[in-house]
Amino acid sequence: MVEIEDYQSDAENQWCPGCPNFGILRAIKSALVALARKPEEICMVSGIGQAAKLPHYLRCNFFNGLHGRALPIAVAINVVNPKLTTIVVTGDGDCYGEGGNHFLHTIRRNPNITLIVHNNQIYGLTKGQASPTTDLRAKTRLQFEGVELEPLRPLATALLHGCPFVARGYAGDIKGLSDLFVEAMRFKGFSYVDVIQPCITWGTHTVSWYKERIYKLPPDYDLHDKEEALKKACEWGDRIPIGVFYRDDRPKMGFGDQFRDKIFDGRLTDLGFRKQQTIIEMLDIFR
Ligand SMILES: Cc1ncc(C[n+]2csc(CCOP(=O)(O)OP(=O)(O)O)c2C)c(N)n1
Ligand code: SF4
Ligand SMILES: [Mg+2]
Repeated sequence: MVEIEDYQSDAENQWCPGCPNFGILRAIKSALVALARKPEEICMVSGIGQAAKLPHYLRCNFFNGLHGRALPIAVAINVVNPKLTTIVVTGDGDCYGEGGNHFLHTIRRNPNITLIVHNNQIYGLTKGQASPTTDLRAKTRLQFEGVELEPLRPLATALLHGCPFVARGYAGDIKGLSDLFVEAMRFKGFSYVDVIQPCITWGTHTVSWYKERIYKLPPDYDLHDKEEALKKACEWGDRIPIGVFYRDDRPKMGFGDQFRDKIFDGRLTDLGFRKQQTIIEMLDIFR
């Protein structure tokens, strides 16, 4: 039996009071409880940013790497230890900007991990510069005459490149978000959830701007229809859909499945976390 308190971390929280990131943290914990995953069965991976601090606030294994580099680390973790539930937590700048190349190539590899992107359409940690998802003409502290570039449409990009699970949630809807995370973490293959997370300090839109526009995909929406998913993934402005846009239930080989056992001969995965070893001791196993 796993309870939400099991994930309680002692780290001091650095987010602004009232930041919707707290809702995402709560939704992840609820999802892990619903899946009965113990802290030692989970590995969170993040880079740099406000979003990337989330694993500090949730007790489990975690790796906090360089800006934009969470995905390749998570892929490696999944290759050597597929028994762990590996979850990447990242921001729109971290994932679509600095780490944009990794976003594309991880989609192509289809590792069995979950990607959660806190999309506040801004660089929050560095105090309000435009990110790849900031809307055209939005004014920021740096782009004070308005952003001149068309925003990236990351959900459409993911769909075009074969991502088998594409969803969007809203940080203000904790129950709905938790359900999305449960579905994403249960999915076998690369599952990607972009989360609308208004930044109440530097964001270019208010919470009510988002609330007025967000709507749930209707119950009769066909999540296996890729063309319809692409249309929905391009919808942004007066109306913003949330929910599972696309799910491909056909079995697909994941990255690592073909070579994991041949290369590692089961040894590294079998080591698990039974005892602490130095990196040199671990490398010695492969000499
Ligand atoms: C290589 C590198 N470039 C730039 C930075 C500065 N930097 C730190 S966080 C960040 C942006 C983070 O934005 P986002 O991923 O959207 O996270 P948020 O803070 O909005 O949650 C930048 C540019 C850095 N730490 N390392
Ligand atoms: S700067 Fe924005 S994203 Fe960062 S903690 Fe504050 S409200 Fe949240
Ligand atoms: Mg951001």
